[in-house]
Amino acid sequence: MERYYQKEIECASREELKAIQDEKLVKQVKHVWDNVPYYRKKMEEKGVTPDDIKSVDDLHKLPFLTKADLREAYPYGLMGKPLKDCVRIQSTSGTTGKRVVAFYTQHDIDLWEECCARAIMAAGGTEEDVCQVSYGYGLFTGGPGLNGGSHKVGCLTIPTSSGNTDRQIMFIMDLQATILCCTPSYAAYLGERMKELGYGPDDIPLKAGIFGAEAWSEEMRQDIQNTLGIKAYDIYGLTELSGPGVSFECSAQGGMHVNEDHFIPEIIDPDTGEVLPDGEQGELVFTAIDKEAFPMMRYRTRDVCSLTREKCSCGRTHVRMAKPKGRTDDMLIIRGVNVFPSQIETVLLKHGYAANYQIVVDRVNNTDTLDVQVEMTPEMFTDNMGEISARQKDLVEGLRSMLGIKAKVSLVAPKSIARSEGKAVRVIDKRKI
Ligand code: DLL
Repeated sequence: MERYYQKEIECASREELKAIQDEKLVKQVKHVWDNVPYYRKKMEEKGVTPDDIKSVDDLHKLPFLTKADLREAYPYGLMGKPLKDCVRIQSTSGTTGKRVVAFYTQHDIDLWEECCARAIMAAGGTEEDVCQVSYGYGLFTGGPGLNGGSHKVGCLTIPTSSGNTDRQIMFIMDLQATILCCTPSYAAYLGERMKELGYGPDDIPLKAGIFGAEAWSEEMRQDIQNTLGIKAYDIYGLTELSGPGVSFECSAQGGMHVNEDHFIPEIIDPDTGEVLPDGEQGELVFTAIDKEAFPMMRYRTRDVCSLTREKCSCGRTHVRMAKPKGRTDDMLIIRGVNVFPSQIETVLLKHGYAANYQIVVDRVNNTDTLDVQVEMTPEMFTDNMGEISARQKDLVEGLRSMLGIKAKVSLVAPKSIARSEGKAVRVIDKRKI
């Protein structure tokens, strides 16, 4: 049976939802105009005033916010509330430029944790469950967000944070954890380690996983589900908008429902800024309509995906976003061809490899090179060169038909590529170094 944390709003009719969004948007635009001089200036430059925004249909009139704006306004320039009203900051893990620092009032924390509670209940969570949160705790939003959601649902929460894999496994087994929250790459690693320790899917008490914070393929989902014997649910979010729980998957596992009573999504053409219709792929843009302290308006996420308003079997009415294919800034342009790391992952897993791989891009004699290093699984590991070379050829062919370009494939020994405990770093682009 499908479970909901806030059924009335999660299953509200589209008309009801639109009315809620209209009302909140008008109020939020006024709040931002009155309290965020940085954004007010942007609106003035575009010749828009709060009077021009009467409903969601007017959303497109508002100016965009980008990561560059966040850098320029760092640290306090986009705040909608005085510091004395704020109770928390969180920050991104970004390694380049200034970090994003997001501010929260207690109201903002509550709505964020409610979004995470919706995600946990959509994954079947109840107060009977034991929820192990293996996302990092601290400035990263993964740990604090899911921790808060788990409390709201009433699960027994195990705040292990990330790392110390054998201790994670000890808690899962000894305390009979039923829900695991971590990045998909860490879930795959936990699965690999549990297998090594002799635990099969039937020995593992977990029933569900809530995995996000990085792009992962459908094939990786199957792999994790089989190894851990669970149903794996995707969850999406970003620090600028609160953290995990902006959208989440339900039992249908067919895209993530956006919490539309808090966040209005749009898909735009990243080059022209034009709004695209449902079903078309483009850059995801969000407007946060109830956040007080850090009210992002038409924030360009750089994530690439599409939206659908088709009916979902779970009964929720909120629009679904497809699994993000990657980020516009993760997209590699190799010899003029657009390549997303997730496409490479799809090919590798279809060919029986696990998601332990590294993509190295370089430029040699003015030509881009793409080297895909992937670990053989222990079962396929061999020193028979003929066999290895046949496998390599097979993969080169698979990659060529997915990407349309030739890649070099290096098969490496099991365990030779470093495992990640948080977001995996899949790409080394030497052209940028
Ligand atoms: O990663 C928040 C989060 C924590 C989401 C835990 C889900 C679970 P940031 O560190 O600010 O916040 O990174 C946000 O991560 O713009 C996407 O590019 C990527 N991302 C997050 N979730 C997904 C997902 C957290 N499910 C950035 N699929 C976003 C693909 C994701 N990419």
